[in-house]
Amino acid sequence: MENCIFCKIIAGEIPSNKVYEDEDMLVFRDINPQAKVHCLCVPKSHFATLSEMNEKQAELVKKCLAKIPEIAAELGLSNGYRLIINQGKDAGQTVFHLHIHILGGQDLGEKLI
Ligand code: DGP
Repeated sequence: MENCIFCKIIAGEIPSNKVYEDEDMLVFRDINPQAKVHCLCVPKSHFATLSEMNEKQAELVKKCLAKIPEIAAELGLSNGYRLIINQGKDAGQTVFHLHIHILGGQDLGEKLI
């Protein structure tokens, strides 16, 4: 997708600090970390939000969720972690290519779920 920053990262046109990659997903460090460990898990297929997701893309999200515990273990998040998917303006979504935030490496507290 033209002008999508995450598509450009996936294509290697913009550098990123990669944590994991396979044919369906890319996981890289967030440029503006909100926790000691803050990564983004991005399905390689472009779609902006869950409401735009087709069945094939839903399978990719399922694959991402199934893979995240393994990636979290490699990141040393043995005490737990938080996953966030921001959807739309009220959630503060700024990049309109679906992504799952993986936050951890510290006590995240009980606020915001
Ligand atoms: P969201 O608010 O859920 O749309 O979060 C988008 C996140 O993407 C935000 O935490 C910052 C991150 N981000 C934006 N541009 C880049 C980039 O060029 N590289 C990396 N690594 N992260 C980015």
